[in-house]
Amino acid sequence: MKLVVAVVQDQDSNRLSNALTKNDFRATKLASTGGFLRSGNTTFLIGVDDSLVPKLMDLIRENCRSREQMVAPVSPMGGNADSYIPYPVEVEVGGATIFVLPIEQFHHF
Ligand code: 2BA
Repeated sequence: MKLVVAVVQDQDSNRLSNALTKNDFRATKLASTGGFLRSGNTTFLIGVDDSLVPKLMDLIRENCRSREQMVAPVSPMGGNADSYIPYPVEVEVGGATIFVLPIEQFHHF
């Protein structure tokens, strides 16, 4: 068994949720915040049998797309100079960032 942790954009989270349910995957959705943009994103925790990981990857790929996003200038006030961004910058935010972890034990009461 594997635990798939998928960080996706908020705009894709409902569509992905629906696709997971429709395809019999069980998932937990967590509200999360990206460390770089400091804006909301959604983290899915999905426990899945090893044999279904490729199908799950396809589903995530089909339902999440990458987008360009502007990073607003960051004021140096209250922060340190390392994080200071003086002008807007465009970054491409990925469709999904996925970690696949081995599960030692799974219990469901
Ligand atoms: P954020 O940290 O808000 O990052 C949003 C996007 O900003 C990233 O898209 C990337 O294009 C850019 N970015 C991030 N850090 C950067 C940096 N130090 N310099 C320049 N550009 C940078 P993605 O790579 O697709 O990441 C989307 C979200 O996935 C991230 O939101 C974060 O919440 C999560 N993520 C990405 N890599 C991760 C990792 N190694 N560990 C944990 N979470 C990760």
